[in-house]
Amino acid sequence: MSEAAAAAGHGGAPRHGVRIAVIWALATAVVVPLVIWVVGPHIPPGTMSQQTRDQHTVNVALTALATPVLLLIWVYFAYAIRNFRADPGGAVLDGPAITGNSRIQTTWLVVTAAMVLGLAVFGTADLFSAAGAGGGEGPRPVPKPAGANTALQVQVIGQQWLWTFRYPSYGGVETPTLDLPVNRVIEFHVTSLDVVHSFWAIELGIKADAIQGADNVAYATPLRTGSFQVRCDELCGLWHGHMNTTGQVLTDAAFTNWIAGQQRKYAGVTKYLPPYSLVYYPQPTGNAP
Ligand SMILES: [Cu+2]
Repeated sequence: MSEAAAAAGHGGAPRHGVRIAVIWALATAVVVPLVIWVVGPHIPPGTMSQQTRDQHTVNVALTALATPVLLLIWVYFAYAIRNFRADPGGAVLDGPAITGNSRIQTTWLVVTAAMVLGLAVFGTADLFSAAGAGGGEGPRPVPKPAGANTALQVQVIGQQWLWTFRYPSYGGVETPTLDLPVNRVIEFHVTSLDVVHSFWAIELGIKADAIQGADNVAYATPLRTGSFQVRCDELCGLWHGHMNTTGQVLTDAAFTNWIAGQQRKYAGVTKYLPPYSLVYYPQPTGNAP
């Protein structure tokens, strides 16, 4: 008696569905923990800020959830290649036409609907709990992180093809480098002087469009010191690819020192800059004129 006959169901036909389900369940039980604990720590974007931490958790959750789906396809595929083939030299026969299977259809609809709707709820809740989760939220953000009242405001000014960073609470000094204090909420006001750019502070988990005439607020809370990359992520003309810089997250003392140095260095320029007004529309206070 063959292996196939041993697993035969009613009428002697092998119960392919049950076999596929068992193989799939075993594969899932082995692979999903590997995805979470072995692959998971290497999934971007790291843990430099609260935002990247949240994004990392979401990425691991989505990958873990997609794994059983992928495995089902692979297991079915391999099973079909191995078992549903014509005997060598035999005639190629087709099975009877299948016109419907309400059990499979219902299961399929219920499972996929539950996954998609569940993810929609999960994603929406996460957007709110993580204060926009690193994306630009427009001029008046609805979810704000704890500590937003005492956030350090930084206006990001995009223009073809460089970034400038303005610190309103430090006399409006503008610098070509972005340095930030650690463990403090940063409130970015992302703006543009010309075309549409996208402010992408990769390791901080921030990506927000820079649009002329719009104040796009995004929050980040750096959790450790170190450097991070800043790039433009919106094709903005000839030297778009050149529009990048490196930022630093510093200790409080080092930041205070750095910003004081910038104020001294650019004092001669800062005094000619207008008080925050229409010149850099919109204002970094979030109150567009
Ligand atoms: Cu750009």
